[in-house]
Amino acid sequence: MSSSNSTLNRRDFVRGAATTGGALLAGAALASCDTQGSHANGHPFPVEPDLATGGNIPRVPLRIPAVVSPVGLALTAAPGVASVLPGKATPALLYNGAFPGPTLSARKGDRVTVNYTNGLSEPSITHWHGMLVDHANDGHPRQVVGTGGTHAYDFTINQRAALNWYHPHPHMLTGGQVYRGLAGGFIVRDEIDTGLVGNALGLPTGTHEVPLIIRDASFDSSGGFQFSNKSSGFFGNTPLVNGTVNAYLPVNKAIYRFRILNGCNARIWRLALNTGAPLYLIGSDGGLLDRSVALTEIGIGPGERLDVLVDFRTLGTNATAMLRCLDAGWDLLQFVGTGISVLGADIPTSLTTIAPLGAPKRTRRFTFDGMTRLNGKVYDINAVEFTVPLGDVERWVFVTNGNGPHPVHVHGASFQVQTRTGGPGRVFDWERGWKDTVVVNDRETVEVLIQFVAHRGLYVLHCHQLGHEDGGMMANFEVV
Ligand SMILES: [Cu+2]
Repeated sequence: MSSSNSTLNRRDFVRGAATTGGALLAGAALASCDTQGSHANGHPFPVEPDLATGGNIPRVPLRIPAVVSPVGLALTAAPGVASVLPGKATPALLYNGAFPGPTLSARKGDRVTVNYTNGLSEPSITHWHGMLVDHANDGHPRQVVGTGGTHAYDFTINQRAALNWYHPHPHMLTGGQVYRGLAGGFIVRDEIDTGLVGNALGLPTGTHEVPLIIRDASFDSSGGFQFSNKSSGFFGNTPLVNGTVNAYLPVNKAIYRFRILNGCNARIWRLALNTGAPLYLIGSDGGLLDRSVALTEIGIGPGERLDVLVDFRTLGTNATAMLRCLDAGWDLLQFVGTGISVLGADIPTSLTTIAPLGAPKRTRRFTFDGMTRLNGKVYDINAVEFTVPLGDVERWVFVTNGNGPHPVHVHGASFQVQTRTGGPGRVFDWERGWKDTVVVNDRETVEVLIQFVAHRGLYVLHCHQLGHEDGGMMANFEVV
């Protein structure tokens, strides 16, 4: 087992007062949870009072979204009511009435058929973030349907096992719809990661494999969401895990697998255990890494995913451990030992093989400018800004010109991060493997290699800070 720790550069990761303590923190404690100091450039984080809770909410069991098959699924996005705060009803936008939406689970080779209905009062469409699908199934902003409109998705899964996710993708409206509840996990399994006991890697499964959608939100005194879709990014004052405020999870004496998604509009998490015990990173956006790595802290930006093992085999009855965000000083999820010993495989070291992409045929440079522009242009839904030959390996260079961090997301392909210059000056362990989203901080240049191998057609490249995305930091391109 590798035990290399990642001690991040605190100059780059800490701004303002990261405080310790309570389950919910208010006001000045919430100054920051991103990975760099860019907001010193005139866009300070909001400091908002924690109106809803007063910091005194008792711990409640972690909500685990229902698992459903996307084969023959009717999926409706519609207004509803979420139960988030004790004794209060939160008006929300929900997939099939659930907050967050149900976890879709399918195997490589499955033919996904989803009949989507837009029950919202505004246009929407659903994008399968991380799924390698053709244009007709991608949920491109051109494919929005109005109130009562439908879209029939039909595609066959042909990609590695991974945690992907689904959320709306209408131009200029994504931030509000995602924030008010429209998001869910989409787990793809394959012959390497079967999710079955006895599989070659022995990865935890069943109740020992837990999806964690971690996001922030703010509430008014009656429990309603507070939101403003500002380009500088919306930062809530309360962390939610699977839609649960102040959650705990009973854990056996066993190894657990956590499938983690950052579902925030803008906030970057820096995850750690309060015990100092390691998080064993085994995967990133596009599935398993080549080998596991033990880390004491892991960063994750909006839209990114992590696959992490935690060893609770020595956690005694009623003993606790806490998953925290080091930058916000927030407690996110408490683990409480049941004392029940469950036999299982050890933490695997070698996981899978990832073939590095070869020499690029050409280089493209993308600048993420201000809060609304990509290569100097606000998104034009009708334009095609560039074309990419199917099968060619290309080097894409992402550059910021302020107002970062920009979590850069590409539809239609996965990429491999090569270099990060400026800022922390390194590619982190959680940025290895196959990625579809990478955080680019101010004064940084991030180079990736990318190859479109699955489908020709129209896709988008955009910033996944949803205020930036809705402001127009997005571009159409066509794979030809
Ligand atoms: Cu951005």
